[in-house]
Amino acid sequence: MKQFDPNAAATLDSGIFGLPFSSEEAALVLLPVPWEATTSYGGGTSHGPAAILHASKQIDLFDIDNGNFFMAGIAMEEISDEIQHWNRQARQAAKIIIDGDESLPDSVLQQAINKVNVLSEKLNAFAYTETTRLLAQGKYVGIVGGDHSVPFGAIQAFLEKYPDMGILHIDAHADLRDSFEGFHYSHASIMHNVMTKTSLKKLVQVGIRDFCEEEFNFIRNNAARIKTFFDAALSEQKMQGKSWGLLCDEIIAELPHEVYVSFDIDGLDPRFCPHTGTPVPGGLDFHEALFLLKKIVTSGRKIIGFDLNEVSPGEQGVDSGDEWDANVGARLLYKLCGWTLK
Ligand SMILES: [Mn+2]
Repeated sequence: MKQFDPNAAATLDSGIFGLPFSSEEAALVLLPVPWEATTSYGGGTSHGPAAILHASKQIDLFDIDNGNFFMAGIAMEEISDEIQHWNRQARQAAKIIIDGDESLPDSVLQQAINKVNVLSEKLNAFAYTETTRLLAQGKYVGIVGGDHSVPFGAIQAFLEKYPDMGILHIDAHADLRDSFEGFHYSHASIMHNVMTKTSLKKLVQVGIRDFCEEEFNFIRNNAARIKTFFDAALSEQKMQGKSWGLLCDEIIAELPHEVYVSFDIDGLDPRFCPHTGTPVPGGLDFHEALFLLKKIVTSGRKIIGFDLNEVSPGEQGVDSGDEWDANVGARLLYKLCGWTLK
């Protein structure tokens, strides 16, 4: 470890949060996944990891809840050029479908869909292999997207180590679509894939306010495995005077002992993520989200890992000149690291 003063400003050659740790030295390793193949609305989330890394260096390390927890070591892996290359290829193919040019022959469209699906499977294999490798080394692992399709392989890896874990899914969207525009692994299908292709026992959704009837029925038909706390219902209960703390207790009561957090930044009020791909009005306040994470841990449960996704600095990436989304994302990421290392 290099010379390090946690009270000083971050040095240029420092890692995530201005910390000096290598992956080997760190107890918690962040895996960046610069991927947004099937983004259908606002783009830029593939630049999320680089933007968060950049913004993370201005964070004050001392944490009111968890003190100097960072001394256990947090590091982010290199942002893979290969994934960025796959992402450009997949995005190009996906664009043919998303643009919906009806003059194109079916064979061309089908070829484009196949290409996206094949590259998505490669991406899933990458996330699975890397997460398995890090978990086997005894590391805590956090995935940094990218769009919300990125954690699928990681969740498979986590389930092999923690078969009884539940997922706390914070999001504006239910993400329960059975494929989207022919893409099997789109951001809109992540939890459908988890529910149908893994043995996950419990999915607890919070902040959901954008979903189709098919998704609503899927939730109803899988009531033993999915519990959804719709944003409107949470908001109405707060307006009637019920405290967020009591609502958190109800949410947490649905979760098993081991909790994986899948955090889509658009679960927050869009004022915290104006450049995210598909912002929706409503959502959690920043401190409501943090209090929910804190209460998971103080309830005696264990956060075993997480992903943070859909943080976007805008289409222009880190150079877009607006650091706000990445600033919020970095601070949320830091709290996720803190409660995981607790
Ligand atoms: Mn999502």
